[in-house]
Amino acid sequence: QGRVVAVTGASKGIGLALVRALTAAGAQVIAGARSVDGVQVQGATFLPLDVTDEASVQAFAERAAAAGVDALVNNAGVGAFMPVQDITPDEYHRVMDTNVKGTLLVTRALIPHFQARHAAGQGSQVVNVTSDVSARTFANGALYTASKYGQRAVTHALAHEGQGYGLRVTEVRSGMVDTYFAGSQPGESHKADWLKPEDVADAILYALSVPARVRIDEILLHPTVQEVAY
Ligand code: NJP
Repeated sequence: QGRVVAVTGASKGIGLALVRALTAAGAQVIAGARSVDGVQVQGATFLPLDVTDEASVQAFAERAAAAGVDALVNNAGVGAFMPVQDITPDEYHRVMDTNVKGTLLVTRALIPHFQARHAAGQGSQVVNVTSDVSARTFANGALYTASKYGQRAVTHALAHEGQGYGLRVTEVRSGMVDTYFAGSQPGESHKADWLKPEDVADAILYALSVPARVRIDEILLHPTVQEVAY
């Protein structure tokens, strides 16, 4: 209630489930993705956003700051899986630019606003949706996991720096989720037992709803059927 949350990658999958969960909980949401035409949720403002494009990010951040955003969820992300020898420079840039540079650009654009909130005695939050594979890798995972390890490093450094201006930073790491991720379609039969986007949205909502004295550093969740990998 009374919260204003910016969500990237909000047009489908985990991001859209999060927008619905946040608005149902009474928050106002500034939601961004590249294709937002026709996407509507009561209580949310959908704006065009390409996290890889500095001008687009700046316009989104200005709208979010003007709305008084107190939390940012960097959820936009893409996946691509292939052996090392098949990673082309174009694919490298698409994945790294979305997952690492995108997180950096959107966060960077809102830091002055979070610092101004701190000066006014108010705290802020950033939640980065990375992955369970932000700290382990596997065959065909070089590019995607490089991006997620990188996004995790950005998350950790921001957590250090944010202590200086009242920013609590959380990394949400999920296993397999039934979304449009990596060109798949929701509801495919092999994904029946995977996490639902709502499961991850609930975890993010938890991190955003704890009292200001509590910082949730990391949440790691998996579908029960996924092999334990630690
Ligand atoms: O994927 P999907 P998820 N600028 O494809 C947007 C992580 N994750 O919900 O721009 C702005 O259904 C895209 O919208 P559009 C994953 O790495 C997932 O599963 O219109 N937005 C859409 O709204 C990612 O960080 C799994 O195409 C951009 C959204 O991102 C996060 O979860 C496992 C954009 C993607 O929706 C959400 O992915 C895991 C850009 N340049 C981590 N590019 C999993 N699903 O199994 C894309 O460990 N978007």
